[in-house]
Amino acid sequence: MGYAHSQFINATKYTMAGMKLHFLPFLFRQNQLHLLSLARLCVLFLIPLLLVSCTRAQTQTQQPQPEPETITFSLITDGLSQPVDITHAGDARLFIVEKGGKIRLFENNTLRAEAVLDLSDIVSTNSERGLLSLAFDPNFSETNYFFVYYTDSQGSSTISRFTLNNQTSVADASSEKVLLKFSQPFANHNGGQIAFGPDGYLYIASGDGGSGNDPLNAGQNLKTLLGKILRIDVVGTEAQAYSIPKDNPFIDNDSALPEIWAYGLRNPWRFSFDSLTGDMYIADVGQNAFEEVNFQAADSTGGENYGWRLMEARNCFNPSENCNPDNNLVEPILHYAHGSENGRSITGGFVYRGESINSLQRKYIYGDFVSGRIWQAEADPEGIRGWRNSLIEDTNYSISTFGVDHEGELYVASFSGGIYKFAKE
Ligand SMILES: [Ca+2]
Repeated sequence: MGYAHSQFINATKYTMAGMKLHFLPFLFRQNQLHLLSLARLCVLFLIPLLLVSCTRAQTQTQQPQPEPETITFSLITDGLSQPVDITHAGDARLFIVEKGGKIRLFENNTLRAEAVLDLSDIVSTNSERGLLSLAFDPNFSETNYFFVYYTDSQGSSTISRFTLNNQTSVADASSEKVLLKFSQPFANHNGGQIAFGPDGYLYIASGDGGSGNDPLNAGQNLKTLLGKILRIDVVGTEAQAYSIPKDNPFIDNDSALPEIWAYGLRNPWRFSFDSLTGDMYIADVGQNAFEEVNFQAADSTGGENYGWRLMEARNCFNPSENCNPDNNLVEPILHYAHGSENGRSITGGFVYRGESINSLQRKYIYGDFVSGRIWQAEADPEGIRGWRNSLIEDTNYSISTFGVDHEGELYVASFSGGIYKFAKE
């Protein structure tokens, strides 16, 4: 999980949000326009424009403008213990994951006291360890399977399957089938996100194994599952509890592990798929200076190198210069500098595809654990300025996760225990 890393880092000077930096070259070019050119522009465009405006003002009645929407955050329940994931099983139930090891049920506007599943006895919870993520089987209505990512008593990241009693919304801990375990050398940067892609495969964010500065160089080492996005088929074989999709990018590469889908990641704390397009958004928690969001188009065939520890966001990290000589590293679409205003630990969210808030349509929503800020971002439809970013709200939440319900409506969790639904006034 990303947020605890803030205790390791020093305060750095606030500069500018990533997108503002992104705009600078554009503005600079504007300032370089020659005065004569400016004058010509005025004559050619400004004066006719004024004339047209005046004419229109005389002949048209003013059209009413739609009221701008004000986004609010409606508390639906509190009293949770360190919520870190919110998801659904294709119906009105919300399932909320507590880091300490329980899955809780929110149904009919009520948080049920009885846990859906209680793994408290087998989960390590120190630092960024814990029960970190939950994903329902794409064929849940037939299988009643769900999958979790937790840290076991040995400190190993564990991906397991459980079976839900769909009548009682309770799962027996003894229904566990372990799919995959890998050791984590340190208690931080345990990754922790799992989600099914539109292709039906399970994607897993592992984290670089921890400490600071990626001492194992796990992000760039294709012989470790750490520092990666993994992709597996949860339908196993006789020999193994899961199988490798035949089109995984390194399946025929002897010097790489076949589970790897993408690499060069530090601690992806929440990736998601756009439920309409299938595009993937990977928020990666940075080291000392930047937080970032990476984009992977739905038609990607995998194998992307997102840069860590060679780069932190768009800057060289280790080595401190000439870190991308082959120009093959995939840079983030968005980044922001650490500082008291922006924050210092990103929590990735979702592309909003609900129906209740028009202004959020198509926008990627994300936040920062430390600052409580929530932003929206979208690609410039003209394709000129990259991604545009703007603040939705500066909250006082310790933003540990976002989540969506079966209607695509959006939620945010505060680590202190509250779950809030995005709404409009
Ligand atoms: Ca990166």
